[in-house]
Amino acid sequence: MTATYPPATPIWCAGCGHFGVQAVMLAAMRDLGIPAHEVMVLAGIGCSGTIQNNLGTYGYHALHGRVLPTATGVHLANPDLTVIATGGDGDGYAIGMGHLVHTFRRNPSFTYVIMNNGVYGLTKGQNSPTYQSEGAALDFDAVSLGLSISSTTFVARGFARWTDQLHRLTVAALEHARAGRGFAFLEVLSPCVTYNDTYPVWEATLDDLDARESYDPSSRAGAFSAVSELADEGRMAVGLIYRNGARANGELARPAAEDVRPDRHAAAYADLMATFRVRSGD
Ligand SMILES: Cc1ncc(C[n+]2csc(CCOP(=O)(O)OP(=O)(O)O)c2C)c(N)n1
Ligand code: SF4
Repeated sequence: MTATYPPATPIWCAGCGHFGVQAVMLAAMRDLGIPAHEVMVLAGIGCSGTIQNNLGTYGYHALHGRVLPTATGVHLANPDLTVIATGGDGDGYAIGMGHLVHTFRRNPSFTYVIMNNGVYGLTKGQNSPTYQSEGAALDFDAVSLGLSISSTTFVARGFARWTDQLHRLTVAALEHARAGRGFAFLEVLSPCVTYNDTYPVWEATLDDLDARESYDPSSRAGAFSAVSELADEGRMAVGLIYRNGARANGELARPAAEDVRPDRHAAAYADLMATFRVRSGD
């Protein structure tokens, strides 16, 4: 893989939060001793998704908004791989939103690192569903969405500038998914310095739940009330917000290996394509 596609130099603007995400992801893989050939990083479309170009792991750029069903397929085909889906808020919270809801619901054991900057960076700064013209709290909050789905097992949020905490959260997310405990959702507040520089407002208003001694991340109700109370104050929670360590990933049945062998289906696929060709020529 790396002989054919050597890791690229990031294309990001100087100061983009995505640099922090990449540095931490590499450090987490190193600290957990996961070799690159046992990892597949899938990416949505966006500046954030180009993270996959920069890594020496297996990689796949999915269609815009389709990184989660694609990652689910990879996980089903080879559960021994450490699967990491990545992308931006435009990719995951707009065109990909339906998939996010159902990935929480299905709870497959892979990690999703979503870089939230409130804009579509790659297409030059249009507002995304999490764009805030004022204040720091989000009108749409994927953390609350995840908490509202009963099969959710892991919800965390980090800030690209607070790399120590982000490193701990990334390690925890990878450990959760690798242990087969389900979908590890990690939102990273990752500012776009060119079109929506949210570093100052986030730095001033984020509230770190990891720093609260009494906070219990195993309580869904406690997580809900902490996140909602902060939102009412115009603030956002970061930290390990919710982790249900008891729940195993029982819902997704692995397909028989035969079902994912391309040679088994190649003839049927060719026949199907032939029928499309006849129709389009009518
Ligand atoms: C089907 C489709 N629609 C629209 C686009 C154009 N497009 C490319 S990237 C992108 C959004 C990028 O924003 P985000 O996911 O937030 O990532 P960022 O660039 O901010 O990291 C869009 C709409 C596309 N590539 N494909
Ligand atoms: S446009 Fe924004 S999101 Fe894209 S690389 Fe530059 S700072 Fe990062």
